[in-house]
Formats: sequence, structure tokens, C-alpha cells
Amino acid sequence: LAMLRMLRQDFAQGQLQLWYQPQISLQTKQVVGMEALLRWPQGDGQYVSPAIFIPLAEYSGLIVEIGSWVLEQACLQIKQLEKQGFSGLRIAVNVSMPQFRNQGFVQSVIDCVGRYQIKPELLELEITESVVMDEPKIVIEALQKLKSFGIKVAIDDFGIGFSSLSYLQQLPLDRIKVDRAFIRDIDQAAGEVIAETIISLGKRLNLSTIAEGVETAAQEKAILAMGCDEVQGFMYAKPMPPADLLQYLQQSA
Ligand code: G
Ligand code: G
Ligand code: MN
Ligand code: NA
Repeated sequence: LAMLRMLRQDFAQGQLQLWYQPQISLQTKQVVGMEALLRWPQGDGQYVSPAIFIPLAEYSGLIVEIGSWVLEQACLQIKQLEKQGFSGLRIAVNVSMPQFRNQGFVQSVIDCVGRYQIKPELLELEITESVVMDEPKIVIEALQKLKSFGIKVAIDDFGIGFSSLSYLQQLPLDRIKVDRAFIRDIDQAAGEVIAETIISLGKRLNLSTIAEGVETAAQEKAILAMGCDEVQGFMYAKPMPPADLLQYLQQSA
């Protein structure tokens, strides 16, 4: 595959970028953290969508190397933000199944946190329902070790996958990310009921909830009324390159 060859080459040459999308507390309106999102720039100023190149990286196994680079960048960013006076901001990183299958994964995350001497609770791992369902035993065991070290765990895109609710009990979760499909449809009866149900499920399980893809004031109002804790969406900020992050944080402080 030509695209995989290009991805491998650009990654090796340091061309991949890690961008950050702010996450905001609905109670305080303060930025509480951000999600790290890969970007693959092309020569013409365009970007290949992660929806295209992440599956390719997963299928080929390249995601293991890319993923450890992402973790390294995220830990470095947490450290840099701390030096710049933003010491309590967490960074969430997406983790794919091939990374969990790698024997050294848990230790490599712990080592990374140690190398940068950051608080483990400022690093959050995002896993999707499909990752959980793929190899529940491997994933639960790895997350339990990481959790006991202090690292946070969020379940991503919640509600659109096919995970059994019993995994909400078995996984050492801190946060549920309500998939943006339900936020988009929150002005419709079904979307509203589903968003509300996920948020109250989270509350009753003592998990923090974050709504993804919030784009309008009406959507914000609706999830606030449902008791959602945090938001992430274009209404607040789009994913931005690290060079823009400090200025954004200073402006919103
Ligand atoms: O930023 P955007 O909406 O285009 O990202 C699409 C998807 O790509 C995200 O929802 C996420 O699942 C995936 N993605 C982005 N960055 C990473 C990453 O660093 N690792 C993994 N495994 N997936 C990522
Ligand atoms: O990992 P996950 O698939 O949840 O990644 C989140 C993706 O959602 C990112 O790629 C980001 O670009 C996208 N996103 C974040 N906020 C919004 C939003 O308000 N609207 C839309 N359409 N997409 C968003
Ligand atoms: Mn995510
Ligand atoms: Na998501």
C-alpha cells in the first residue's frame, strides 16, 4: 500500500504532529485538560484524516511505534505546560488495541511518566468500546495496573459501540465520553434520551462525564441541565497545534 509506505516514511522523518483540543469544566468554565489528536500534514498544506490513516496504522502494527511517540509527546507537553505555569492540566491520549497486545505497553507508559516526572493523574488513556470487546482480559488487566499507578482512564465514543454494560463494572474507569452523535441529535427525542441516560449512568457509577462535539449554545444548555461535567467541541476550541496552545490557555485563564 502506497499510503502506508508514505505514513511509515513521514513518521520516521518526524512529520506527524500531535494537536490538542481543550476540555472545559461546565461548572467553572475553566480548561481542565485536552485531548491529544494526531495530524498528518501533506506537502500541499492539507491533512490526511486520522479516520483514514489510524486504521492503516492499526492494521499494519505501525500504531505501536506511533502510539509510543504520542505518549512521549503528551508527557513532554504536560511537563512543558507545568513549567509555563499550567500545572494541573491533564492530557488524554487515544490508545489502540495493538498497543495493548504489546507486552511492554504498561511498563512503557509508567516509564514515560517517570522520565518526565509528571503526576500520573495528569495522563489519561482513552479506549473505545471496540478495544474493550476485542480482548477484554488483556485490556482490563493492563488498565488495572496503570490505574493503580495513578493514570486515568476514559471510555471514548461511548454509546456507539457494542460493549456490554458489564464492562463498565470491570474496567477501572474515571470518565465516560459521550459520543458526539448523541450531542448532534440532542434536539431530537432519541438523542436527548440517550445522552441523558449515559450521563446519569455515569453519575450513578461515580464516573465523570464529558460531552464530545458540542457546537452550539443549545447543546451546551441541554447537557448542563443533564448534569454533564465537562465539554469538548468546536464551540469552545478546535484541535490546535502545540505552538498555539500556550496562547490559548493564557487567553482563557
Ligand atoms: O481529530 P479527528 O476527529 O479527525 O480524529 C479522528 C479519530 O482519530 C479520533 O476519534 C481517534 O479515534 C483517532 N485518533 C486521533 N489521534 C489518535 C492517536 O494518537 N491514537 C489513536 N489510536 N487514535 C487517534
Ligand atoms: O477520539 P475521538 O474520535 O473522540 O476524537 C475526537 C474527534 O472529534 C477529533 O478528531 C475532533 O476533531 C472531533 N471533534 C471535536 N469536537 C468536534 C465538534 O464540535 N464537532 C465535530 N464535528 N467534530 C469534533
Ligand atoms: Mn478520543
Ligand atoms: Na470520541
